[in-house]
Amino acid sequence: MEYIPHERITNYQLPMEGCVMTEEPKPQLIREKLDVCELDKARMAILNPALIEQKKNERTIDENAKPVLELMLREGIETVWDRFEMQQPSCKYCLAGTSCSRCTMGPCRIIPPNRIRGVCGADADLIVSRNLLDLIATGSAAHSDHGRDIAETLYLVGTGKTKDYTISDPVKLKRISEEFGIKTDGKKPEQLAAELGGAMLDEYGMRKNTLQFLNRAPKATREIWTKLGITPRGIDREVVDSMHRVQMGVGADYVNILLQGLRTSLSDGWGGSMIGTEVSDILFGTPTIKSSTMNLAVMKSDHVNISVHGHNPVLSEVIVKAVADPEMKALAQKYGAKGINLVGMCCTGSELLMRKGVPMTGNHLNQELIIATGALEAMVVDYQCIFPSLPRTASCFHTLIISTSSKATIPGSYFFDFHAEDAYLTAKAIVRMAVENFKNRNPQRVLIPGEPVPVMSGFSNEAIKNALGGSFKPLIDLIAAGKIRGAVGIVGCNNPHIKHDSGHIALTKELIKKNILCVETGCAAIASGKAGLLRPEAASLAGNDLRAVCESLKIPPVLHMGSCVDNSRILVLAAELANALNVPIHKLPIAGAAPEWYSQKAVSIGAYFVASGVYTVLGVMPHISGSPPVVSLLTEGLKGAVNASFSVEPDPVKASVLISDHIERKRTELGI
Ligand code: XCC
Ligand code: SF4
Repeated sequence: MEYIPHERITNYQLPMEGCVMTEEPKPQLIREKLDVCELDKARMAILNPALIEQKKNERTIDENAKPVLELMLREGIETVWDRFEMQQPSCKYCLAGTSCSRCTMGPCRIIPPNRIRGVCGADADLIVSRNLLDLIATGSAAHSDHGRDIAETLYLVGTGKTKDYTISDPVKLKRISEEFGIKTDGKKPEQLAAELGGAMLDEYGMRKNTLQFLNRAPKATREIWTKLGITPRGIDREVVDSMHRVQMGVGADYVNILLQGLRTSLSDGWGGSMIGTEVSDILFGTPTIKSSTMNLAVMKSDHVNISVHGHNPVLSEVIVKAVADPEMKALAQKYGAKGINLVGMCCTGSELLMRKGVPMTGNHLNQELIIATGALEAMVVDYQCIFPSLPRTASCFHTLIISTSSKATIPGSYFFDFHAEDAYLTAKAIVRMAVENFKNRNPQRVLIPGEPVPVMSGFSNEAIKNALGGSFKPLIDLIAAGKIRGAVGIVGCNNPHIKHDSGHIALTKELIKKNILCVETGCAAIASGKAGLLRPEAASLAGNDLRAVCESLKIPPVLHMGSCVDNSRILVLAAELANALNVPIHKLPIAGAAPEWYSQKAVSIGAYFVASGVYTVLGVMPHISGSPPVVSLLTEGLKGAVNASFSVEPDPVKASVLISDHIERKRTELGI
């Protein structure tokens, strides 16, 4: 049976069916070019210098961001923080999770003592749990659909439908093919790619009724899932099942709904995200330890600057190739630039940093600021975490917002219908457009503050093992000997509820002081990079034992393990440590933390950490406080089911105490 990949959406159709693109495509302007800057400024410009100074310092701890933020405040260019202020005070029912607008008998709010049921009869517990399941399913869908795009690319490479990608890690391709039960003897990488790509796409359906990568988890952990009935059956299936349960008149029992949340999250962590990570490694290379730089100052005033923002490396990897194309370099010089400077942002940036050492501008709350440096020719985006307002920000500068996913067309952006089949031609067209925009830059408006910070990145599990001499045994020995007390995965976003980066940095510093190794992904890892914690020199901030370990291995005390789908690397690390010790994951001296999370994806990540047996501390309260039974199930009840639970603790120092107490308890239980 032939797998038919994605269909182009018709209104943006480029080549005819069966035609191969031979010319660079032209972009389509989505709706109209925005010219809103002066209007926005007139609305925003109300601030006096003292207030600007105060706001700048209240909003971020990123020193390179502050001067740019100041400029935006002074000129009245709207940012996420302004919109956050305008949204206050929040609706207290939404905050508590007790509002529902799922159907037109409502909308409904729970207002005790009298309004305690929605029109359909749903009580607070049901409304809160349904809302939470909706978040988990959304997050799981986002990660997993990204994973599907990567698996599909592998399939297209294998079947020869795209020539624009190669197999960068054939060893890993073979290893994972074998894991999937595919016979590898005598088969070419292309054939394996087609077979493995096809087998992975089958993980999304439901005929198999299980997921291959679940077998990586320790047997005792899998038995817990079986007993609870939360072993995922298929990636798409769990999302659809969840959507079914939140339909009015289906799910009525909050416990049942939350268990489905755990199952759906497991299909993300051990399914869609893990496929995303592993196949990205196969296609683009398994990360190895490398050096690069981070913060807004990686922008270059004499170069064409192009940033890639979003999540999916299928696009950004070919952009890397296109900027190195001699034709593009020559074009840049023709326009008077010294060259083309490709920089990353958010998770797409982490993908490129991990594999290619591409410099990183920043994390989630840096995305508008990079435009305001005045030196960005194009912001090329794929999907997820991209502010829909970026074209408004860009209308105050010469920056072009270039969208590339038919799932994420943005009004005011230039859209290229990007597909793996004609990836390189599209990438070249994008880079050309950026380079030609260099002439529109106003050098008087360029503001690139400070100096970039060096970072060490690329800590895939393979790279960590390599650094340890070939296995995790030395790490286990160090943990057993107490030199490293345990490990914490610090993950997740920025959120204007919390001063930009402050939660990540305070928690990370506290934990390394306590000799706890931090492994980080996503915007958390980027925060650490900007703050200098991803340098080997940061070992001096760690406790004496961890410091000695890091110094002897010449590694930082905080390891950058990748993007958010790469949280699957943390699951694999936990599974390998647990398997080596022959214990379930929940017995390990490890924990998770998401100090500044905002996204539905982060809810799914937190849920699969906990469902896998990893105690997880959130820095931002989810919208569940309106149901004490739901709160109690998530913070206490789950211990009886999956031997792990959530805590919520906005104070990073207190969170570090919760985590280190947990780790010490686990050590005692293990007898180490
Ligand atoms: Fe998005 Fe992945 Fe969150 Fe950052 S950490 S704000 S989800 S970019 Ni993933
Ligand atoms: Fe109200 Fe129930 Fe409809 Fe939600 S599903 S809006 S609680 S009637």
